Amino acid sequence: MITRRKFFSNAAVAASAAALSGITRSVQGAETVGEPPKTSEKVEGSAQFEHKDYPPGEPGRDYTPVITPNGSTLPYRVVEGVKVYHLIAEEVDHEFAPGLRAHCWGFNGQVHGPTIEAVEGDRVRIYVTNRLPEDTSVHWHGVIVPAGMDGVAGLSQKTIGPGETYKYEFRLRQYGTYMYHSHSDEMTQIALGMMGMFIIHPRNHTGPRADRDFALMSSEWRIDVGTMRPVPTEMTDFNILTFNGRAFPGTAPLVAKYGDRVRIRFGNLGPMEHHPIHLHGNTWKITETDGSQVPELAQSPGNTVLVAVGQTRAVEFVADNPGDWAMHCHMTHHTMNQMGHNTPNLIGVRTGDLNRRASKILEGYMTMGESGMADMGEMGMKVPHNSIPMVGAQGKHGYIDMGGMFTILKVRENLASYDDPGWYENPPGTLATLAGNEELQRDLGKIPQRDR
Ligand SMILES: [Cu+2]
Repeated sequence: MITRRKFFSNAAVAASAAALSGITRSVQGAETVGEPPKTSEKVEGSAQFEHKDYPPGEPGRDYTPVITPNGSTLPYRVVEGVKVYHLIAEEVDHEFAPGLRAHCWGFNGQVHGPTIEAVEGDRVRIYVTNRLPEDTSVHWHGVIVPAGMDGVAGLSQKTIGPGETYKYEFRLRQYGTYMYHSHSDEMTQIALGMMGMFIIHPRNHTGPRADRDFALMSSEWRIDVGTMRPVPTEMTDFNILTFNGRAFPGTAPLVAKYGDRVRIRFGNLGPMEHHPIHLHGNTWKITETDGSQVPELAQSPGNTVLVAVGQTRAVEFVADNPGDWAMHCHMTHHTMNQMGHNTPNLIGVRTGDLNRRASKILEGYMTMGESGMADMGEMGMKVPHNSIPMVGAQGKHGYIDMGGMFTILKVRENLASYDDPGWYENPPGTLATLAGNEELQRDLGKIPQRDR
């Protein structure tokens, strides 16, 4: 007699036997039943693409290391041909900019986590220790891995409990700009900072190498004035916008020598926002989308690249225009620090003696914003402890009334080192200045009234 249960299990055996001729090892350690793709169909970067084994790639010989402004690169050691890394998920007392700290969650004492850097064909083993008060897991965003290494809590693996250390191991079969992030209680853990960049260099690189290869990860946060914990439930009203966890003026400049080939790898793992990143004074080409290489003829030129949540984009250009060049998200509210939005619009309002009358009730009262809002940061008003509302920075030519997702590309001739070279010295005749009466008369035929 054959039971129903036995019938099904026998049928399964028969089915697998029939498919035996089609068994292939397409993914390390995983057997797949089915026809293997024909050689001509194997796509670089796909799960079917097989690399032969390579020895661990070495910095200098195989690649020029990536620079993570305000961050660092995760160290590794080689054990029997495998690159071994260790990430520790933990609470971090993080400084966003001088004057603002908060209790975030990150990796290895920093926000965001250190950049993981490796070479195509490397075998990597990444230990993740959880020192958070709740479960976590790490997803290798865009990296082609066996399904059980993908890091989605519950789907790919069990969660990593507080105090536990999990081991991830896979061979890198692609190259480009990728990321990693928590994939457990994502809303909370990503809002608190648990992510980083994952850069894989090509094994046999052809063409010019970048002289300066920068990685910038953007994110947004809500940190209420007077508090020290980013708000994970925020959906729309973010007030701190960051590159590599820092808001201007806390962002370190990107320094390049005249003639350097510069690559900038943008990654966005903020909770909600997309960022059109704009660079002044240069034209780049978009060379990578989500870590995939754009064929040279299709590399679109431009100076603004939209980096949506979950995306990476790499751009390249030759730094052939000396100067201090702003690079920032072009959403104006994304270049503000702790901007409050619950203020009446007073632009153009004549407030008369309101200041005098209101200050009888509120000591130190001052009406602001009648002629725009640029002055607010510059006034250097007393602000609540641990807050940077409307704060910008002093520049060479005055106050820079920007904050948030803003940094500076500094291109110089005759650089001795890549340390911050200070402000750019404008060559004679290349700086916008107050127009003189003589030239106004000559060119405009009149002298516009100064009525302010
Ligand atoms: Cu933005």
